[in-house]
Amino acid sequence: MGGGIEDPGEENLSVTAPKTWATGAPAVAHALQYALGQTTVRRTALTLLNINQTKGFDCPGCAWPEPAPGKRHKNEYCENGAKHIADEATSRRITADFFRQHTIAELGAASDYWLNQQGRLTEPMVKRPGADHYEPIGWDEALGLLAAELRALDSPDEALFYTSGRLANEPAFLLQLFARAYGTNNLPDCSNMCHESSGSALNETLGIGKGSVSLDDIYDADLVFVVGQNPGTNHPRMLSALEETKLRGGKVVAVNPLPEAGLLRFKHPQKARGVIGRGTAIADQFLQIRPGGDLALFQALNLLLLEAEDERPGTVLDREFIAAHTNGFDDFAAQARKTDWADVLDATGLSREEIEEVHARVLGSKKIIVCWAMGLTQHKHGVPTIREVVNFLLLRGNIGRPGAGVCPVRGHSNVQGDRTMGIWERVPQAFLDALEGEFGFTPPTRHGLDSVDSIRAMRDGRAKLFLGVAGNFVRATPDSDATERAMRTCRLTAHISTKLNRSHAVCGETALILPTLGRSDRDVQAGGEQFMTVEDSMSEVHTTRGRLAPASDRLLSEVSIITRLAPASDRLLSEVSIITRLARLVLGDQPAIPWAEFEADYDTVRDRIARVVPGFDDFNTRVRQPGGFRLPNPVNRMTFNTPSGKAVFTRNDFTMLRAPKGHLILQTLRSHDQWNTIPYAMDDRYRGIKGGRRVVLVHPSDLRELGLADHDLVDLVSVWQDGVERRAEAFRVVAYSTPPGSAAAYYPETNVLVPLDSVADISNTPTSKSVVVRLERVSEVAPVPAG
Ligand SMILES: Nc1nc2c(c(=O)[nH]1)N[C@H]1C(S)=C(S)[C@@H](COP(=O)(O)OP(=O)(O)OC[C@H]3O[C@@H](n4cnc5c(=O)[nH]c(N)nc54)[C@H](O)[C@@H]3O)O[C@H]1N2
Ligand SMILES: Nc1nc2c(c(=O)[nH]1)N[C@H]1C(S)=C(S)[C@@H](COP(=O)(O)OP(=O)(O)OC[C@H]3O[C@@H](n4cnc5c(=O)[nH]c(N)nc54)[C@H](O)[C@@H]3O)O[C@H]1N2
Ligand SMILES: [Mo]
Repeated sequence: MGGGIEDPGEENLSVTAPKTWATGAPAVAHALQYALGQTTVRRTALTLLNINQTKGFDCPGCAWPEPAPGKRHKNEYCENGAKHIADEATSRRITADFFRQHTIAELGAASDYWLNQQGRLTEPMVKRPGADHYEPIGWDEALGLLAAELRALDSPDEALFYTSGRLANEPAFLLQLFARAYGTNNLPDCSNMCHESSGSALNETLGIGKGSVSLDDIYDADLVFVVGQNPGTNHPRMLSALEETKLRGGKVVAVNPLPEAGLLRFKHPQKARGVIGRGTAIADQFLQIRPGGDLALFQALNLLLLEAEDERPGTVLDREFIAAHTNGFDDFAAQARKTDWADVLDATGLSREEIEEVHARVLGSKKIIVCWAMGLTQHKHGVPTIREVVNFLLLRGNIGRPGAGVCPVRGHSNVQGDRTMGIWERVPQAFLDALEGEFGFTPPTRHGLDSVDSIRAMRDGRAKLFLGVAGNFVRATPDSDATERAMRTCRLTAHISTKLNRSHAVCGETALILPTLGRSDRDVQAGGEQFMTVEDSMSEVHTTRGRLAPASDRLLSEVSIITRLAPASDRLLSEVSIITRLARLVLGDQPAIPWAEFEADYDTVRDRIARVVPGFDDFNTRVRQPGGFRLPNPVNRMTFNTPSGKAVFTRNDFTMLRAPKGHLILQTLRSHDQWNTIPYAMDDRYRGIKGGRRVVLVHPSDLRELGLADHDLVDLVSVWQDGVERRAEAFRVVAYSTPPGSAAAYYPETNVLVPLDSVADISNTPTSKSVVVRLERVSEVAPVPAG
């Protein structure tokens, strides 16, 4: 395709041995290389110097917190954060011309990589019924069209308002306010596919769906578990924190099916010892667990603790804590004692000695933290697994005190904040009551649809309008073919986006692209220059302020290219402007909800947040302090907002997922060079994969058994009880150190394999880390030309 950007495709695949250490100098070089491919030296420097500084913008790369203002590094970002922000700050632009050149079908046939490389979206576009191209449309007409469609629906519940965790607090608060004033709780979000299992498990057991630890707790811990997480790629700044833990004498246990480089050794890219030295060994013990085996592992650890307490009563469990702050212990203990070692060894693939070694570390540690991410949440038994982690921590009182606690490591930079702001299809009644008290309308109380149920509703004709605020719905969700068919049944699909992605090419009868300002863009409204706020994974709320200045800024006006990069004033609206204007059009004048005032001055939004959302008192003043403020977590005051007022021990059963003979359990994960649904390059440096993404990592013994050889070309075929065959074509087999019986391949290319109905119990999260597949060899003999 045209567009001046080559699609690298899959032609140049090469595989070398995986790395055994992460970051260090090469990381900085890779980040700069990507940035300079997107924009100028000057703009790159300006962007990088403002990432994660108190007066700059929050890195959109992940939700890992920044150290306190005084302790922050001048370069408080990582390779992948730098790539991510360069991708937004790119000089490339998509104009109306581009859409004139390419039909929507052509865009639908392009790769995720190519679509993203075209640059920033610059003006609103519409696809009218029957058209095969997008064409330009003015903001007033675009929002008028969307408003008319919303008003024409038979019920507000036929509309879906999807958000991705990129959204800052202010637009998130306004979006949920708008949806509820309009009459629906249909607020599906990326969290449904991400940490929903964590939220479900933690709400039930601790009374709040968030982590309880701070960065200081991590530094202070005696033992940190890193479970189901690849921080070297997805949360690189976490490695600096773990390095600090280790320098202070703490230990780290990593649990993962893959020997991820960042778990093994870390070279700090911004410290001399990291650039030239050997770096710091991160994991003191690495457990190469079978996918889905974590529940069994924690059950075994809990059994060992109970038995140790039997042997040395009063020395192992924190009896006082258990008596004062928990309930359900006896029930839990009765079940835990039935844990069967044969089952544990089978489910985990570990040896008893390995588990006993972890147990010894646990006994030697007063302060323990468990960190986890998608390796736990995206399994059928993700919720019980996380509940079992809570059991483990409760046994020795590792909740609510310094250096100890739960640490679900969030992905999107404001995914946690969006939930706090009410982006939740099942928000508690207290939140709805507060909205009613503040704005004088009665919000709907019926729960809304989450992401998976939204797809079902479109498929079944119960939802007819989809508005996506950030994100890439059709690539993030499971069962790509079925999901795309469902999206195409809508009367209207609309996306508020910074960059082009596949969701724009999967259109309802009418489709809209509504381009918006990004994190790095300066945002000037009638009330002057604005900032927004975000909440990180450790509940720190702080400002984010776009710094890429318009032409008047002296520093930038010297270089003409930079002026072009500044937000194109009348063409780009902020998310707040789009939402407030739309609300006015749909809901008319509502004296109790001053939408125009909200658009002009985001302080007025924060004043309302302060009155509706607990913990945000005096929001405007406190968030202006350098570094902002931390939301209180009741758990750290030994307050548990559960029905009993105590932390809850749970009993957790599960059946281990088994692949039938000739099949493997596939996990779908991220490469080092992608950001969720968007590949930035075709490489996965730490795993030794270069120049291609259609690879499937398989253990050599499985290759032998399946009669396959390294580098064979295969289709991945998933099998599910609905009898539908789901196929992802043309993957190269790569022999890799993954537990026998399991395999790994990248998301989103493999989402087509995840059945819509294959979801986690309770949280309804797609089981993206356990899909049963078979590998079908594809013949590579070139077809003989006819004639
Ligand atoms: N550069 C970059 N940064 C990102 C993102 C990105 O795409 N790129 N995405 C962001 C987002 S939204 C999120 S949610 C996070 C995701 O961060 P991660 O959760 O680290 O992301 P995944 O690549 O899905 O990696 C899952 C890890 O879990 C392991 N795993 C799989 N199954 C199991 C299991 O059964 N048990 C155990 N113990 N481990 C298992 C895998 O081998 C892999 O190491 O990263 C965020 N940060
Ligand atoms: N198979 C499989 N599927 C998965 C996962 C998995 O591990 N395996 N992981 C799941 C997880 S953890 C998540 S979080 C989801 C991610 O799902 P999403 O959050 O929906 O996807 P992203 O790729 O983050 O969205 C990228 C798009 O967001 C838009 N964007 C970026 N910045 C901004 C901004 O500032 N404002 C606006 N308005 N738009 C912006 C751009 O247009 C860009 O193309 O995917 C899930 N899907
Ligand atoms: Mo995520």
